[in-house]
Amino acid sequence: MDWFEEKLHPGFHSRLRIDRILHETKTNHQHLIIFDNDEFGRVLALDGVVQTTERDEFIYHEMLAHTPIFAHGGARHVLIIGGGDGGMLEEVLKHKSIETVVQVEIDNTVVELAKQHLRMICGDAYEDPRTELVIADGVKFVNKTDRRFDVIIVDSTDPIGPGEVLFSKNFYAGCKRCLSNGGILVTQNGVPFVQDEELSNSMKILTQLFTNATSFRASVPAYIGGDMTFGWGSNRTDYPDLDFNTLLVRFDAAGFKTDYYTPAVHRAAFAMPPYITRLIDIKPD
Ligand code: AG3
Repeated sequence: MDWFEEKLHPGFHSRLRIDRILHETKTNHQHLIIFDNDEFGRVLALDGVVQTTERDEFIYHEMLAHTPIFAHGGARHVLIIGGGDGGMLEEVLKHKSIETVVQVEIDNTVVELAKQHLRMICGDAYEDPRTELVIADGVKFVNKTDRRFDVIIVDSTDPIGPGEVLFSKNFYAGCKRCLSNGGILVTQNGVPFVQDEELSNSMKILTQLFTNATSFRASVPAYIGGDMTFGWGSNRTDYPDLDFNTLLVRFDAAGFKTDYYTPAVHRAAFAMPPYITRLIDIKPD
C-alpha cells in the first residue's frame, strides 16, 4: 500500500493512503499528484503539500470566497490569484451578482488536470462565461493591469516554490493598487500553530499597506495543526464588524446553500484566540 507523506512541517509529518492514483507529473512549475483516499476523497497535492480534497474543500473555499463578498455587499468584479484547481472560482461564481471573475494562475497544467480529474471540486466553473482565465505570473499581473477589482482572493500555496512571491510586499502592494474603492483583499496564511511566520510576516506587510488589516479563520481538516488563518486588507474599517442582520439579508438574497459559511460563522471567524492575536498585532518594522 502506498502512502502520501506531507513533510510541510519539520517535526510533524502526516500521511494519507493512496487508494488510487489518477495522475502524477512534474509540470513546468511543480510536482503534482492527484489521488483518491478513503477519508478525504479525491486529493490534489503540489510539491508534496495537500492543496485541496474533495471532502473538505468546501470549508476553505466557502470561507475565502463568501466572507469578503458578503462583507463588501456590492462586489461585481473579482480577481483570484492562484487557485488552479477551480474550487475558489466555482464558489465565487455562485454569486449571481458577480459579473466577471479573472483568475490568474501560473501553472496551466493544474487547470487542465483539474478539468479532467477534479470536476467534483471545480464543476463547470472554467466554462462559465463570466470566467476569464489568465495563465500568468500573479505578481506581474497585479502590478501591471489597468483593471480594478472589488474583491481579490489570493488562493496560494505556502511560501515555498512558485507560491513564495505571493507573500511579498511587492505582491500585496500590487493587489492594493488594483483594488477598487472599498475593495477587499483576502489571503491564504497557513495554520498558525505550526506556521506562525506565514501569518505574522503577511500581517506585518498588510498592516503597513491597509487602514484595516486583520485576519479571520476556519478549521480545515486537510490542513493539519489547528485553525487556518486568512489575511484581510481593506481601506474600509467597518467590514469585519458588520452586523449580523446585514449579512443575513445579503446571504438570503444570494439564494444558495452552503456547508460551512453562514452569517454567524462569518462574524465568529474574526474572533481570535490570544495565541493567534499575538502573531497578528505585530507592529510593522
Ligand atoms: N491552497 C492552500 C494550501 C495550504 C496548505 N497549507 C497547510 N497545510 N498548512 C489551497 C488551494 C485550494 N484551492
